[in-house]
Amino acid sequence: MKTTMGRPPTARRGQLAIATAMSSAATATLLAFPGRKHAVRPKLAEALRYHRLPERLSESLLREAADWPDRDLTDLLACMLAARMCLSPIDLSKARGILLIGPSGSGKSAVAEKLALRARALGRTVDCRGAAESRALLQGGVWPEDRLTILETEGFNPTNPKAASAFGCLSDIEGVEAIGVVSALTDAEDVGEIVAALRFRRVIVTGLDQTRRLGATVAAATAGARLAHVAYGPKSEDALDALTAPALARLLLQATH
Ligand SMILES: Nc1nc2c(ncn2[C@@H]2O[C@H](COP(=O)(O)OP(=O)(O)OP(=O)(O)O)[C@@H](O)[C@H]2O)c(=O)[nH]1
Ligand SMILES: [Mg+2]
Repeated sequence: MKTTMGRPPTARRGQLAIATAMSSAATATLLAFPGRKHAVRPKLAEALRYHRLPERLSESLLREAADWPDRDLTDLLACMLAARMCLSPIDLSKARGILLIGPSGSGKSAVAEKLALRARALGRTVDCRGAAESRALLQGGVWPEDRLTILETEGFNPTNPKAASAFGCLSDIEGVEAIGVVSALTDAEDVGEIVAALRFRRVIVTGLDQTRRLGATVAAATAGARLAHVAYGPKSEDALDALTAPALARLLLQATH
């Protein structure tokens, strides 16, 4: 006679399998919930620390992340960034006057060349002026309609409050859009303060090819101005990209060392 000793009958085997699965699922849930709540925070905290984000922004992101223990971290960070930033690339087929404003050496002339190259590729006539000529043109206040005029201000020292307020007024000139240019190599707290103090409505971040740390880029994108582009490289043909919140989240969470 065939013995079934040691093996439960088929029906009982099925019940046992379900019970085992349920109990491991329950154990998994019990283990996963508190664990995941804590698992998200250290990974996010490590990434934000590595990239040197401004302290208040980091704290706010970490606080918010703690409420979403079940969400995929990249997805969650993308959503949190999307709620804080607005992507708004320059429409070079329509723009008439662009005035680039930024601290000394932030990359205004390089950005002007990049924009001019791309606008010409769209068939636009482009007039690119250096700082001295730009000042004269701004005083005249006449904007030819048939072309794109790209101007830049003189560089300034952002720690000089007078300079910041003088350049801040340029954001209000009619017919020309003032766009802030800041470097990804600048301290993140400083970048946030510059963008806010100069009341930039749009901002371009340069020098992303020169740093692995994205704190200044995140600060620029979340300080109240819309993010137009990020620049990778000094030459006019080097990339001038649009950086979306999901792409920024992925970059922030990539290997941090
Ligand atoms: N690697 C790299 N270098 C850049 C980038 N943008 C600008 N540069 C370099 O940074 C330096 C300063 O750039 P400029 O475009 O002259 O800066 P600016 O804001 O016009 O400077 P001022 O007019 O003196 O205030 C130059 O050597 C550029 O080639 C970039 O995205 N990546
Ligand atoms: Mg210049």
